[in-house]
Amino acid sequence: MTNSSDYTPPEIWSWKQGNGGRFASINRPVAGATHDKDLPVGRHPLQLYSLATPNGMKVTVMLEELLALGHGGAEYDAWLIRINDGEQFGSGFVAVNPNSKIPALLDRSGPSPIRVFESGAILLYLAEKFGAFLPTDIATRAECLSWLFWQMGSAPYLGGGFGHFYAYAPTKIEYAIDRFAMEAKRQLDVLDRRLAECEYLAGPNYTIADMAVWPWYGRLAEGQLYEAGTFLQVQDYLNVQRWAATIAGRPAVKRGRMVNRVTGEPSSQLHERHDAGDFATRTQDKIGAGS
Ligand SMILES: N[C@@H](CCC(=O)N[C@@H](CS)C(=O)NCC(=O)O)C(=O)O
Repeated sequence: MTNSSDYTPPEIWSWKQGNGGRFASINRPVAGATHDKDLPVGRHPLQLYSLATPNGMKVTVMLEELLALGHGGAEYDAWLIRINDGEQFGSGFVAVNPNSKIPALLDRSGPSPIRVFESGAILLYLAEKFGAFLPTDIATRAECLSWLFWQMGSAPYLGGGFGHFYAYAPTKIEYAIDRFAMEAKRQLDVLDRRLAECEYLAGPNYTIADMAVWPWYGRLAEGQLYEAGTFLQVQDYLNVQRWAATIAGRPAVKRGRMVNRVTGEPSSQLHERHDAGDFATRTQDKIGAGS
């Protein structure tokens, strides 16, 4: 690969496979399926195809929160999609999400299945379907949706920008890391100022806005994203710290963050979730490697 300082873009871009980046084996400049593969279907109304990345975690947290509230219709099967193995490019997955990214949801509770992709759209769909975690008065609802869409627009700068260049890129490019570290800190400050005004992002109550933002910025504040806690001095954002700890302590969040997780302590990994009892019996420490 050309040293970044020596690089002059050619007139026409061409794809260099295997550019050394962390995701070189799966990134492609074209969309669509690479192979035929049907998705498995379980017994519950909701079928989730995902992985416990921050975007995936949003949905499993929401589903666990809905179940904790007593919404039995939110029972779900969570199937593991190993994105590093290219499973998001199977024909069945592409039919549920033409963008080939987790999370993807299929609601089979009605006469014909409804597909939902994009984690923010999935949160909104579930909130509307069950009438939960989305304020009903127009002003608080607007605040909730504003923070939800803020997250959807902002996290690519944190993940695709800061995280990519700080942790994953094959070379450390000072310009890129500086640019995105500045933006990541600015975003933390945006949240910190908002959370100085109220307990949760939309106001006094926990909503889908918090569920969208916490897996990214809450876990960044916990020092769990990109091992960047010290670099970004996350401990200085005191309101974010308070909010992140409160959310991390919720039982549904503790469960949701385990689903489709394939890294970390074996006891924290529930590769697939098909029953509420799986948290007690099907974590990797209980069923062992290779499962
Ligand atoms: N805006 C999408 C982003 C989803 C996304 O980027 N998913 C990543 C994992 S966090 C993925 O599936 N990557 C696989 C790939 O890019 O091929 C959402 O929020 O659902």
